[in-house]
Amino acid sequence: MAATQTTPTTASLDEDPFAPQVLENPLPFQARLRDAGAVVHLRRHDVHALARYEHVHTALTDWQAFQSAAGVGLANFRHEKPWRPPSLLLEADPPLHDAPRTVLGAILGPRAIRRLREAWAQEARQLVDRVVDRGTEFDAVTELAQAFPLRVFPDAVGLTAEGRHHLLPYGDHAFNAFGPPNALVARGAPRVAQLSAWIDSRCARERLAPGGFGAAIWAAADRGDITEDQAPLIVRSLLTAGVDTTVHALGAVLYAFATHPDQWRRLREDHRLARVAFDEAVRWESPVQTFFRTAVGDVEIAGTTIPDGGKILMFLGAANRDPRRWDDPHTFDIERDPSAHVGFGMGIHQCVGQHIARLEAECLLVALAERVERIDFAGTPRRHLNNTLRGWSSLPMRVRPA
Ligand code: Z7Z
Repeated sequence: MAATQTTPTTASLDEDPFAPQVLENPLPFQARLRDAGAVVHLRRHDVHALARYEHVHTALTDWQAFQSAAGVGLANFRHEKPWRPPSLLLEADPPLHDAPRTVLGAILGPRAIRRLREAWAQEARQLVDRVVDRGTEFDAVTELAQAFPLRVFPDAVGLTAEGRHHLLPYGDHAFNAFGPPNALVARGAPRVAQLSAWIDSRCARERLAPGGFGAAIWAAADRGDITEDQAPLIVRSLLTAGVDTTVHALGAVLYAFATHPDQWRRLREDHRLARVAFDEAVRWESPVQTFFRTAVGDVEIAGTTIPDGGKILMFLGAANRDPRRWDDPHTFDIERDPSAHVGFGMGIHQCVGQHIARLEAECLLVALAERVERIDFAGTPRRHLNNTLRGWSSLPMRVRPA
């Protein structure tokens, strides 16, 4: 790749945003990045970083200048072979992006998923009853943040029961693979072939139960809204982006409430705050921390020219805590309006599953608010490191029943 030409005024840093100590606590690095300039050249990876809200927002919404089809990871699909066939939603631009997006947008839209609410609320109550009635300490990652999505989402897709334990490791690897080929990627590599084979095999029409999202995708192919070749890849998108993301977002909101008992009291007083509390947790923790775009032609941002084909690394987590945009950005406050956060992205690629994520969160939070007066840590939380996702591997908790 040609060396990047940067204007003399462009800030430059040598740090690696994907180094373990940065992933462990990215906040100090994010602050340095925001303050270094609107555009910062990261020499390690020869990419341009955006960490201020304004510029992250611009890159997310200007899909013509900041393309996705060359990959939204560090790898540049103009020269490098992707580790799997590109996603028709994520790694595509208009016009190819549009039919898959329209089809999936309708299947996962607020109206279409209303039918799931009562059953999911019931599942959440059962799960919460179990941990509360047991009366012992428990790990909120495995027993709530993972257990709840794994209980409701694969069934909603119409996935067969066999092999569901592959979902989390597959997603974890996919999100690591957006970063550089570091130790996190190497650790996942030995299982990729097996995990991918399982995922791909689940996307076939005959493997998907009637009534689920998967069958609805295939029905769209029967109508001619998408082609038969596209259908399995769109199912794959659900299985890639639909599980780990919500697990870490639920982990984030549970951690937020365990560390903010006053906010938990507010939620207990008014359960209608559950939805906005989830979005505030997504702003505050940004379960999806970063991903990339690629410059189409020479693209100018705030006086820096990014050359055609240059990779742009967007720091959603930094934008969501940019003091230029947010009052008290580091405060978790369920009474603020977090709705402009970029934790679900922005523009034509904004998370198509966000209504599903919100519904899962609302069901779980309301079920907890009904039964739990107070949430306390019973041990030290442990981070789960991933090149893209910010989350927890363990949240030891005890709850005081209401
Ligand atoms: O379509 C897909 O397989 C897919 C994979 C990952 C879609 C979206 C994502 C993703 C979500 C990537 C958030 C980065 C951030």
